[in-house]
Amino acid sequence: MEIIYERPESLKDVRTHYCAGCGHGVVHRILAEIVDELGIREKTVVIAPVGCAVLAYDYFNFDVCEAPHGRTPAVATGMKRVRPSNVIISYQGDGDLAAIGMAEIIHAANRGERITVVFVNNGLYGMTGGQMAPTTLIGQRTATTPMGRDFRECGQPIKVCELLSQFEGVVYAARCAITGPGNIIKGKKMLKKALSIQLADLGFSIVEFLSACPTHWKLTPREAVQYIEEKMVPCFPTGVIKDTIK
Ligand SMILES: Cc1ncc(C[n+]2csc(CCOP(=O)(O)OP(=O)(O)O)c2C)c(N)n1
Repeated sequence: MEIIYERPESLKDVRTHYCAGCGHGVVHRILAEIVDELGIREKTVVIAPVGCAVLAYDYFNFDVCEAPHGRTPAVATGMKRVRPSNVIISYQGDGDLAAIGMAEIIHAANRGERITVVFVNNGLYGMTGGQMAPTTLIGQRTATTPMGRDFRECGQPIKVCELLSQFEGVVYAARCAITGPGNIIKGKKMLKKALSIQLADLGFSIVEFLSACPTHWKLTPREAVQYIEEKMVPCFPTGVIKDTIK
C-alpha cells in the first residue's frame, strides 16, 4: 500500500487551539516535517513566543522552551551558546519580533547568532485581540487603528527581512506566503535551507511566513488567502532576500 499522508513524528497527535485558516498550524506542520527529514528531532529546541503560538509545546514532539514576550532571540542565543550542537529555533509573531522584541532580534542578527528564526507575520497582534503591529499595512483596520493605519501617525510597515539583511551576520533571509500548496512547498524549502545553514554553523538565518489571521482580519479563511496575495505580498515581496551560501 502506498502511504500518501502521514503525521510527522515531530508533530503530536492532538488538536490545536488555532482558529480556522490560521497560518501557525501550517508553519508547525512544515517545521515538523523538516525536523523529521533532517533527523534532528532529538536535538531541536523551539523557543516559543508569547502570542498565539504560546502553546507550541503542546503540539511539537521535541523540546520547546518558553520565553517572555519578544525575548526568544535572547533565550535562543543563550541556549545555542551553551549547547552549540543543538538546533535552536526562535519562533516569533510580528508583534513579538518587530514590536516589543525589536531590539532583541536586531542585536541577535547583528551578532550573527547561529540560530534560525521562524517569523510568522500576520500583520497584527493575534492573541490579544487584533491590535496594530509594526507590520500592519497602511490603511489596514485593526482594533487600535479602526480608521486604518495612517503613515503620519504610525509609520510604514517594517520589512523585517530587508532590515536584518543589512547585517553581515545574517547569511540567509527569505519570505514566503502561506497561500496554497505551491507557495507552502516554497516556504518549506526556504526553512529547510535555513536549518541546514544552522547545522553547518554558518550564521543567522530567518524565514518569514506571510500568514493569515481570518479572525481578526474579519475575513473567511478563503478571503484571507486572497488578502495575503492581493494586499500583503505587494508590500512584503516574497522570495529570497539574502543568501550568502548559494
Ligand atoms: C511583556 C508583555 N507585554 C505584553 C503582553 C501581551 N501580549 C501577549 S501576546 C501579544 C502580541 C502577540 O502578537 P504577535 O507576536 O503578532 O503574535 P500572534 O498572536 O499574532 O501570533 C501581546 C502584546 C505580554 N504577554 N507580555
